[in-house]
Order: sequence, then structure tokens, then C-alpha cells
Amino acid sequence: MAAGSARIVRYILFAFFFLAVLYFVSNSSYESVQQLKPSSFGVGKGESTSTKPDDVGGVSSSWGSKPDESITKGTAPKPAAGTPKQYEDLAEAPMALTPSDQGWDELLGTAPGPRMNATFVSLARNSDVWEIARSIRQVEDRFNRRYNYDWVFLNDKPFDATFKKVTSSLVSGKTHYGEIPHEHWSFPDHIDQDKARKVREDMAQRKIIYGDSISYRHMCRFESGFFFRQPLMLNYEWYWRVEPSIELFCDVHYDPFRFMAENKKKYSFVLSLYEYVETIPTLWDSVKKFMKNYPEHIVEGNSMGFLSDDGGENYNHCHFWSNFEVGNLEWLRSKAYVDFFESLDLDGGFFYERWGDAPVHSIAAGLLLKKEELHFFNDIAYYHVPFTHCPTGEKTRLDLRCHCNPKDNFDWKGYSCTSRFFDVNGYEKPEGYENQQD
Ligand SMILES: Nc1nc2c(ncn2[C@@H]2O[C@H](COP(=O)(O)OP(=O)(O)O)[C@@H](O)[C@H]2O)c(=O)[nH]1
Ligand SMILES: *[C@@H]1O[C@H](CO)[C@@H](O)[C@H](O)[C@H]1NC(C)=O
Ligand SMILES: [Mg+2]
Repeated sequence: MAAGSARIVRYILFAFFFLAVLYFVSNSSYESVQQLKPSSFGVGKGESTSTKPDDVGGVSSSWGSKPDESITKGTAPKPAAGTPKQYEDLAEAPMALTPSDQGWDELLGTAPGPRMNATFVSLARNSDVWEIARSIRQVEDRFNRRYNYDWVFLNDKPFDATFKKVTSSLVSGKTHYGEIPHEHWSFPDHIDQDKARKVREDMAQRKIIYGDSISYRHMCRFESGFFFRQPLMLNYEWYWRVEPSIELFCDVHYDPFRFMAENKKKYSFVLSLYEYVETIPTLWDSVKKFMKNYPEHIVEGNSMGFLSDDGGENYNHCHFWSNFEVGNLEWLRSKAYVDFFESLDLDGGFFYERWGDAPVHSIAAGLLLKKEELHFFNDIAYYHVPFTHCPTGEKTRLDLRCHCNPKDNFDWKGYSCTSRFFDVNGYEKPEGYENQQD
């Protein structure tokens, strides 16, 4: 009996000792948490440096003096060039929970290096806002969040407040909104309206895509001859065209504008294909007339071999797809290009047929530029319905963290002209292209 109760006392003492140790340990760790708190609260709200305007719609930037039809607005402040602020002691870094907290805009830092005199440009309707938003988000995530280039939006009608708010919240550079003047989005006087209407009715019957559309024709003529001469575009030397609902599948690690400048490139593409013949039956006749009237504009060492299989007699319908373009605006504003556009425009094919800006730009790039001035961006992976450019070569795709399916790559398929571009230039095709030909 006595031995039994002594054992119980021993158990009780042991339990007390255990509880005491537990209390001591938990208490001291509680104190150490308490000690951290003041310093982690110390930085934050009170020291906010964000100056992002709350009401984007009402803010005007002073970028150049603009005509009435365009509104220019500044958005978020650009982070300073260089690496992001690093805290020596990571425990000291504040947690930015709202846009006014310090550190909110410090994502992975601004890319070092010079910036080119360049802008993104999108032609869009107010109703395109959510589709262009998707495109912008991808361009920003894959490239521009580290470069902060500006973005110009053009429209034949005034942009509404929603369009401006949404797009300027997504773009890391400055955003500018321009309204296209009527002369750049209407029938020129020399167009016979009856003839143009009959063409639209006929094309509607033949179910030619956009064949009955007037606005699509204005769009194609505008992109062919006027976007680069809009007052807002005169502020830049380089452009990257972005359409609604496109996708970018890989990181863009370097600055394509700077690549173009340093390598003396003037025009670039990611997808090429054969044009739908019914939309351009007399385009090449018009081009031949231009070549005869302006021999001085046809450059030696051009890419005629990309456009024609018989030395220029006939067009093979190959063109670069112009919904993606990185290009030089000074070239488009040159006498050679403007003479080319005006010569074509007088022949009326934008309305008497349905000439697209893609073959127009491509033929100009093929004849007015040296072949070394054209560039194929294999490493910019891109989708515009219904075609995908996904880089050939697994190593490239992994290095660039691509999310496209290589099977979707259009480059080496029968309906693409990219193979021909490589042949004309004597470029070696990337490893693995043979396995992507169908
Ligand atoms: N402002 C404006 N933009 C247009 C109009 N029609 C087309 N666009 C834009 O022109 C570009 C080409 O039009 P889209 O419908 O994508 O033609 P697709 O790519 O040839 O099928 C896109 O950036 C459109 O947002 C229009 O009537 N007004
Ligand atoms: C950018 O290019 C445009 C068009 O050539 C020019 O007018 C403007 O002065 C340039 N801006 C800068 C900062 O070089
Ligand atoms: Mg499109």
C-alpha cells in the first residue's frame, strides 16, 4: 500500500515538472513573436510611395501636344531602372496588401538596358475591351511588365471610360487614346459607290469572309496606309501591333525593339501563309503597275523570291500575318512606302475587292526592303485564331517556359510560307522541323 502511494506521488511530481517545462517553452516563444511584431508593422502604410492615380479617367499626361481627337493619359509611375529593392533581412520586408502599401509594384524588377523609342499599338472598338484586355495581360506578363513600353489605342469612334480604365490599369507603361479622323476611315472620292456595293453583295453570296463588310474594308485600308501617320504614332520610331484575343506562350527575355534596332531590321513576323485568292484578284497587277512607275523604290537584294515563283510575273499569295508585327514606323512613313500605298489606293482594290493589310504590308516589305531587313521571331510564341506559332526545338520551349503545344506549330505545315522564307534567305531550319510538317 505504502509503496503504491509513493509511486502515485512520483507520477504527480513528474506531471507537474512536465507542465512547468511546457509552460516555460510556450511562453518564451510567445515573447519572441511579440518582439518581431513592432518592426514588421514599422514599415508600411505610413511610408507609402505609390502615386497611382485613383481616377484614371481624369488624369492627363503632358506627353506632346495632341489634337483634339485624342486623349493622352499617364498611369502608374514607372519603377526606377535596375534591380528591385532587396531587404537585407527578409523578415524586415513589409507585406504589401493593398496598392498603397510599399512594395506593391515591386514584382520581379525592371529590365536593365536602354529603351527604344517604341510603343505597342492596338486598333480596337469599345466592345473589344475584354478581348484586348486578355491580350494586354499576356503581353505584360510575358514581356512588358519588365520594360514598361507605352501603348497607343486607336479607334474610329471615341473610346469610352470603361475601355480607358480597364486598359490603363493593365498596361505598365503610359497609355494613349486616339480617335481616327474621318478621312482615314471612309471611302475616298474616287471610289464608285455602286460598283463597291455590287462587289459586297456578290462576295456575300459567295460567302467570302468579311466579303460584305464595309467596316472591315476601312480597317484594312487604315492599317495599310494610315495607322503610322496618326498624331500619337508620330511620337515613336518603333511599333508592336497587338490585336484582341491573341496569346503569347513564352517568356520574352530580351527587348524585340532593341533587337530590331541593333540588327538593322525594319519589319518582322511570326506567322506567314497563303492569302485567300478571292480577296485580292488584281492586287498583283496593281503592284506591277507600281513597280513600273516607281522603279527607284524597288530595292536590290529584296525578297521577290518570297512573293513570286516566276521572278515577279505572278504573285504566289505568300504574306506575313500582320495581326502580329514589330516594325519600324519611319519606314512606313517613307516616300517609298507612302507612294506604294497611294498607288494601290488609287486602283480601288480596298473597296472593289477586299485587299487585306497583311498582303499589302508584306509585298511592301518584300520589295522596298532588303531581305536582311526582315526578321522571323522564332522565340515569340503566338496565337491568333486559328494559327499558332510555337517555337521549334524543345530546349527553346523549356528555356522560355512556353505553354504552347508543339504539335500546334504552323510554321512547317503545307499552308505556311515560313519554309519558303527560310529557303529564300538561305537560313537553316531549326532542328526538329521535319517532324512538324503535318
Ligand atoms: N475601331 C475599330 N476597330 C476595328 C474595327 N474592325 C476591326 N477592328 C480592329 O481591327 C483589328 C482586326 O480586326 P479583327 O476583327 O481581329 O479581324 P481579323 O483578325 O482579320 O479576323 C482588330 O484589332 C480589331 O479590334 C472597327 O470597325 N472599328
Ligand atoms: C521618337 O521618334 C519620333 C519619330 O521619329 C521623334 O519625333 C521623337 O523625337 C523621338 N523621341 C525621342 C525621345 O527620341
Ligand atoms: Mg484579329
